[in-house]
Amino acid sequence: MPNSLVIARPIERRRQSARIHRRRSTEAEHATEKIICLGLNYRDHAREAGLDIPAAPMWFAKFANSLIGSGQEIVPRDTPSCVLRLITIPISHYCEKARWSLTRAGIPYREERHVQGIHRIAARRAGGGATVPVLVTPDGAIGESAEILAWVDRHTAPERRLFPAEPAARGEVERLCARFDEELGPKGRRLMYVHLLDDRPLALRFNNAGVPAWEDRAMRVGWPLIERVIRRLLDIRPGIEVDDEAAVWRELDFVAGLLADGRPHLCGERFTAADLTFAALSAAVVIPPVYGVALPQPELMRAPTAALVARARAHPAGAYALSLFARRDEL
Ligand SMILES: N[C@@H](CCC(=O)N[C@@H](CS)C(=O)NCC(=O)O)C(=O)O
Repeated sequence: MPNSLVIARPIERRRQSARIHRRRSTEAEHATEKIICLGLNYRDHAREAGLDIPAAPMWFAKFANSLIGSGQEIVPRDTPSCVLRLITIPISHYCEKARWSLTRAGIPYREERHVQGIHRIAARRAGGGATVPVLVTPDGAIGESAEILAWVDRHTAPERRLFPAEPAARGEVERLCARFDEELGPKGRRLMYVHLLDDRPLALRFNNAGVPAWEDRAMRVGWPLIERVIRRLLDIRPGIEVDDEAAVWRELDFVAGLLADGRPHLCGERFTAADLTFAALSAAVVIPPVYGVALPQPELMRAPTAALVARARAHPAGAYALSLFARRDEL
């Protein structure tokens, strides 16, 4: 009986649900397509259920989506029942957005980490485009972090959602997310790349956490080439960091302006996707001590980079982002 699991009601513990002696791995659950059960195999049970005593015990079937191990948590129906794949560049702040939203929603995922360059192959193979994160879901691959947040929200209990149900309020959250995605994300990233590309040992030490060993080696050997490619792709030109820093500070000032009236979050009382997006994308300059992977903290940085991070952290919006990272288990 390939891919089937047979469960007999244990006679000695008939008031309890069937115990399933099996490996608890999700893979095992998903390898099982059909569960064949044996019931009414003792007289008392037939009597207590008000049923006739059958001539022979009864066989019945359940299917894989009803299988749960003894003592395991019952997962609500709209939560994806398999472990999702998340393709990332581990230090990427767009990838942090996706990790944060999935973890917050309690949706299990397996992260597949890659270095810059190789990520394109992994992203395309997974069904996404040229950038990461890519989330592979039972509904297909999603290659935009904003869409990942929206998908996660559809699989989150209404009271925990990151997007308000009311259309005007939702529109406001989406506008803020799009603004941060378009401005703060790319400018903050390029600003930090300019600083870290000048500090190869530090960049390599933190960039490659958790990537396959061969990718780590390839990145180290091919660094001069990879550095050139990154500079070209990000359009890093002399002095660009001055413009980028000004652009990032405009976004920080904008956020500080929203918070100036004393509201706890960017759109009012509730923590929304706008807060999560802002915090995750500002990580490039505030370098939170708590993040999906270890980030190089200022004491390890060269003086100009450490000074940049100190300035960002001292900004009211930077401090707000850090406070969201610090409280993220409660939000
Ligand atoms: N709009 C995309 C942007 C994602 C993005 O820019 N990801 C970066 C990592 S931070 C990336 O994949 N860069 C490599 C490349 O563009 O080749 C999203 O929100 O998912």
